[in-house]
Amino acid sequence: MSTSPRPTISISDDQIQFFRENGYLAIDEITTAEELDRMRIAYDEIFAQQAGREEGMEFDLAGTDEDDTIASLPQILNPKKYADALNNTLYEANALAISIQLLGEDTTQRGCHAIFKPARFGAPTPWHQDEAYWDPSGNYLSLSVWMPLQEATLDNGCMQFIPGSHKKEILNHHHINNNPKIHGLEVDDGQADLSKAVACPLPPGGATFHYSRTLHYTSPNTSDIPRRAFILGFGIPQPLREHPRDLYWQKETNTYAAQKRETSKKNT
Ligand SMILES: O=C(O)CCC(=O)C(=O)O
Repeated sequence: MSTSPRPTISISDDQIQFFRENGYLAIDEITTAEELDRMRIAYDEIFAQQAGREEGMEFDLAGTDEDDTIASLPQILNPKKYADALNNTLYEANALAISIQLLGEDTTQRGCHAIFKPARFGAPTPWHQDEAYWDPSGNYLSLSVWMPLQEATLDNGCMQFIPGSHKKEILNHHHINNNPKIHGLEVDDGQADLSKAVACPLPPGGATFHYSRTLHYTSPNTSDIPRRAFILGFGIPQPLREHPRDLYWQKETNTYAAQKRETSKKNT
């Protein structure tokens, strides 16, 4: 059994300060080219197999996700379950070490997902805050680490952020195309000044960090290469809220994948 590597990088006080002020941070290198090569092979395999589809873990983030349609924005939840090469990585060790610097000593890893944008095909990931998807009875001190497995550019869908938006409450969101059969959420018009967006192009194996309330977006992939992203979540448990938030858009959600996850939970 392989064990977790030791972290090899740390960030400066200026970078920590930048993250706290702006709600995001980009770094040029979080893992090695060798590890990235191994991960890329495994990543392409699990997307080709649509790993986890039966149990609702693979689905189209931006479409209605019928079995006979081509996904416009394929996503796999918990891809580590389907590929050994995505476990015990230097990426995760470094991501945890930096997340501890950003959030605090008690930070732990809390889930992961992978979003694939095939070359010259598919949808944007619309502007959203991650907490818009999460349990409304929770409080969160959390961030995501986003690593591209190839170069990430404006043309293939690098991350874009609205600086300072992590200081806002959870904004109103709706399902893409106002269709509750689509998993993906989008912030309502007029909730934020999107002209302030900052794009973060990265080399392969670079990474961005963002708080769970930082507004972010990626464009459709108009380039000739596939865009692969592997995202790890980190956080520190917080006390539950006395009164849950009214995230009314979640009550409408009615996706095939959510139904499959429900059935799969009942059967285990
Ligand atoms: O990879 C993408 O297109 C979007 C990623 C994202 O929304 C996230 O990491 O929270």
